[in-house]
Amino acid sequence: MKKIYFKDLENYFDKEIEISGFVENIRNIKWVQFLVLRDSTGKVQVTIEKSDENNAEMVELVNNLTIESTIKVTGTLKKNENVRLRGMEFIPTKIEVTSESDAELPINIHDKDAQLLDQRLDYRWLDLRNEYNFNIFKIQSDMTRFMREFMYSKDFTEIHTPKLIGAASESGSEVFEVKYFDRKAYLAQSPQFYKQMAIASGYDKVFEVAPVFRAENSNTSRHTTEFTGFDVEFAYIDSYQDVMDFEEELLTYTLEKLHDKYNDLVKKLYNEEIVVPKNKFPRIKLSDLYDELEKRYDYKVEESEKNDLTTEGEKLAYRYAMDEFNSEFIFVTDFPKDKRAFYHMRKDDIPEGYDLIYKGVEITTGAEREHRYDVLVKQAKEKGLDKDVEFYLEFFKYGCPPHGGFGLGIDRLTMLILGISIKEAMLLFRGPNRLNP
Ligand code: AMO
Repeated sequence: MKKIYFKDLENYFDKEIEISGFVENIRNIKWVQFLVLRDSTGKVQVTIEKSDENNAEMVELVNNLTIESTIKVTGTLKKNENVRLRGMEFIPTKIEVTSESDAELPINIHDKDAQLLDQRLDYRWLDLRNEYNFNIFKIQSDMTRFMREFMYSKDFTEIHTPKLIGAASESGSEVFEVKYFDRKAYLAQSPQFYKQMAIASGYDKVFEVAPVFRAENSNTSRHTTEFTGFDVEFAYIDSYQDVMDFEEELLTYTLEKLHDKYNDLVKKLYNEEIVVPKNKFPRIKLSDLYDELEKRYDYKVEESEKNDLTTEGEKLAYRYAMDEFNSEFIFVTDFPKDKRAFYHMRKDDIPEGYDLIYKGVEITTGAEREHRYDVLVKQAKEKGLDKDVEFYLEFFKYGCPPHGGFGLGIDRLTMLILGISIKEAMLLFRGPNRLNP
């Protein structure tokens, strides 16, 4: 059987067909029964005349039908201008229940705000039946598709690197330990080392879209213990400015495509506007940013805090970017080396890297990498990481071109585009207190 999707129903007027979907609504009145059926693409009304003797069996079935059951209906689709839902109705000759729902739903799926978000997440598969939640992942799917599309158009190779790793990577902290037969393994906190290995293998341009694990015990609106990383790495760059240029192009392309397809829906459902960047994203050094924030908004931070961007600083950086450049994005560069990973290339002792802030939240860290073996070894040692990263250092012993890249959080990007929380922006949120469903 070939399922007919409801978005295509206009092609089937006056033909006998079979349709299937969830029963979203049942109205049982004196002379007639109305059902609203829903599939992933739309809705349609099914109308059953009670007075027609041939319908007796169906009428009885509908009397006992529960909403959110799934049914298969045979019949004919008719035009009917009086029907508010699409000006059409399906006149059935046979109804079959393919899956019966319990009469009582544990959450209110039509009014998502009728309960707390965490209660909804306990029943995520029902929660997602709500139009607002459902469309988040339709949009996210296209978002990553457009991003992939861009990467392929630039001749990048998509890679898949292991998430089970033998040594705690990057910094050693924030790593989940797992039992691996008779020894320990760790869940990858980034594909960083392996995307760079691919560069050392000669692939030149690679990317990966995959899970990233962080053992961070933080309950904020932007942190999760497992998220989807969009990781990019490419060779023969002249500086980390090339990496920023590339990311800017990727995001502009993606937002343009998303705007064309979804801006109306996003306005209607999430009350947000998808803004396509018109100009280059502003770039500012961290210390200059703090000077600007103090001058403009009287934002003062302790000198000791100025070596990193505070949460409030990120928010104000957005305000500054909007006020000065009418840009939702801003690149912040020149973080001090003790706040950046050992593998960032340094020039005059300053890491050649950046954070990208979008609507006041960090969505990316990027950098030119240190590809010179001796310098890299020295920088790893400086951070006390030489033993754990020995296998990684080997990648740079036998020739590796200059390269750079970035890691972008898909969940944060979704959250910011739609103006929702990180818990809503993930199909299944993972946090310190949530491992189910
Ligand atoms: P970083 O640790 O900054 O960099 O991570 C890159 C991006 O991933 C997202 N992100 C998170 N999203 C949700 N919850 C979290 N706990 C979380 N932590 C990070 C953010 C962040 O900007 N290897 C480097 C990237 C690189 O240099 O290529 C890295 O992992 O959007």
